[in-house]
Amino acid sequence: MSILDKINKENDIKSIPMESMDNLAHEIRSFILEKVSKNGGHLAANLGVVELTMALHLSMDFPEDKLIFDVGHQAYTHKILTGRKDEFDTLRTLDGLSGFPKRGESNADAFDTGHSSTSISAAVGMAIARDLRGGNEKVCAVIGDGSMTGGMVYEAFNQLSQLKSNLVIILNDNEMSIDKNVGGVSKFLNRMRVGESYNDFKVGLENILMNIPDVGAKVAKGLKRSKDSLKGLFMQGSFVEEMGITYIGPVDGHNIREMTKTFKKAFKLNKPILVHVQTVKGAGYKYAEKYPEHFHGVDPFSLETGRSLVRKNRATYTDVFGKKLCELGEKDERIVAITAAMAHGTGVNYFQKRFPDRTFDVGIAEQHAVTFAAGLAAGGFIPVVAIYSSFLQRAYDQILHDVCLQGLHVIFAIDRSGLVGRDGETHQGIYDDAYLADMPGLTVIAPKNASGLSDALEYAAGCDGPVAIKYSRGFAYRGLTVATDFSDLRAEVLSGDMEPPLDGKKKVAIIAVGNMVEEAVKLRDKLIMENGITPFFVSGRFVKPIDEKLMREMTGKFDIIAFAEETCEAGSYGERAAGIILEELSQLCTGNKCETGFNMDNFRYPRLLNFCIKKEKVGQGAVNELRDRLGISADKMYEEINRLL
Ligand SMILES: Cc1ncc(C[n+]2csc(CCOP(=O)(O)OP(=O)(O)O)c2C)c(N)n1
Repeated sequence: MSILDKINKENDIKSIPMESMDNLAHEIRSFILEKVSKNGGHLAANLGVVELTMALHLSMDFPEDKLIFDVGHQAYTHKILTGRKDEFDTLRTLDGLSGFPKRGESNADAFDTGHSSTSISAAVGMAIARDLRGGNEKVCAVIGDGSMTGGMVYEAFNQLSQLKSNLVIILNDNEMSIDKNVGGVSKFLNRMRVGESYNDFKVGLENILMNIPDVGAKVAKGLKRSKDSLKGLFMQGSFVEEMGITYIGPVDGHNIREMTKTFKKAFKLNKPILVHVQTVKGAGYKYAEKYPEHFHGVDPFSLETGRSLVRKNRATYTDVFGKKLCELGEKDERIVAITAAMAHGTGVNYFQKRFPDRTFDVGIAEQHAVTFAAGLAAGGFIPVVAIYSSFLQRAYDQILHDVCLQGLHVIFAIDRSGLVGRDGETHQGIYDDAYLADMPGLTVIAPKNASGLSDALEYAAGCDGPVAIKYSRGFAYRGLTVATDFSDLRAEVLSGDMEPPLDGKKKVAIIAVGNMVEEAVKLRDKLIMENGITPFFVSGRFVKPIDEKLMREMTGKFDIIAFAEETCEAGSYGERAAGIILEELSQLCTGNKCETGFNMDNFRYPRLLNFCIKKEKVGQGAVNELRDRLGISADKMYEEINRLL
């Protein structure tokens, strides 16, 4: 029987003797490696915090105590220690175990996370709730050094400085965000690591003094007393201490005994404490230790070679974007690139390599990234801000107040728009129409394929005012490769026409947006093959402005007008287009437009179908599974249209 076999529910770890803890850590690591190599998931961060999480579980009681993992991608050991190890084969699959903490999954998960830098704010809320209630549970936030670059952390510190009770922040410092951590925060943490030399210095000096006869012991005692002033010398100006938060550390994040002792002490103090723990990202797996950025989030891979088992034989939209940006940067020196700690994820790394001086990694600071871009644009540059759809949600007001209201020429490259799959509800990029649809003066383009993305970027670089281009995760569609001119701001008719059919068949229009054009090609072909109906097939292209002229022209000419977009309903193309069509219909039906030449003999009252995401939140699963479940796969859309036909 392995030691891990004895861990079946929360707090079971406390019955394991301390001498066996390193072996248990080894078993947990092997378990994580086996499961993640099979299913994919977040690896390096999880390997780094095995001992840290075990020490927290030895110092806390679950579910009474509240442990909040920032981002939450590093919570696998916590899940294993709280009775969920048998579900790990379902990790990140449809209806399976989430890759992030979920209150709905276990009452040992105190708070749902996925986006960075929220943990301290949530912890302050929980600590104050506890105090108001007269409770005594422990509250602890675990936050990485990368997540310390997010502004909310400092807003939370500002309030935390007034807290008169216990709250423990564990700063998990591995010197890495996804890529190497950047900027002033990482420099400041470097200075805090000086604490190590403070500790070494103090112990060393004490030892030397103790060996000096007569006076030595006395001086050493005095030195102990002056600990605080010495510490002040080394830690002088430490931001954390200045904020009224007691700093402890740095502590070896792979030494369970030392951490457990430190955490137990920290929980006893009646004040906010920050324990600075140093860990190695990817610890215990040589490839992940060597390439932590590559092993941050992985597809299934071979444990022996570290190589991915998913063949990447086509370029992704991210690659297409990254390469085109370099090409444009070559032609126009005003183009600069901004990433919020996601140079590789967004493809900005291509530009960064070629133009390091014109690339800015601002850390996990999406709001700042957008206003910083606005400043660059006001200063005569053309900033391209590449941020995932779900993370750009944070910068709503910055897009509105700092970019759009001022009409500044900022380009938003919105990657991971649409369903992202296994990261689940916090990461689905399905709300961007909702937050962009009413931005004043913003043009929003959803290209249909790889060349469309390149053309859209070129168009955006050459025009004036704010432009957003949204595209999905995954391989770029290579079909329908007509070079497209975006300057007309119109939708693109791909096939079919608006003429009434001679055979009296029903008339169908399909307007697909972005990556749903690829899916809708299958729908169109099925309607041709199975029903003998050739739909009027359109790529919406401009989510904003919608091609109003085309919508009005289509009105009265189709039995079914179907919109397809991987977005939530509010603000969707279909919702806004329906408004235009209904308004046009009311004109037609009251006879207003008949005078303008519309032939009412052929009038068809349309059934409007908006194939978009009608569920308020969408969990994890493969994109094709999710599309099916949401009724927006080609098959499901066909079923519905065929039923109506
Ligand atoms: C708002 C937001 N922006 C970007 C991300 C993507 N992201 C996930 S983890 C991560 C790095 C986090 O670094 P750190 O906090 O140091 O944790 P580590 O992975 O090193 O343990 C980033 C940028 C995110 N989750 N949330």
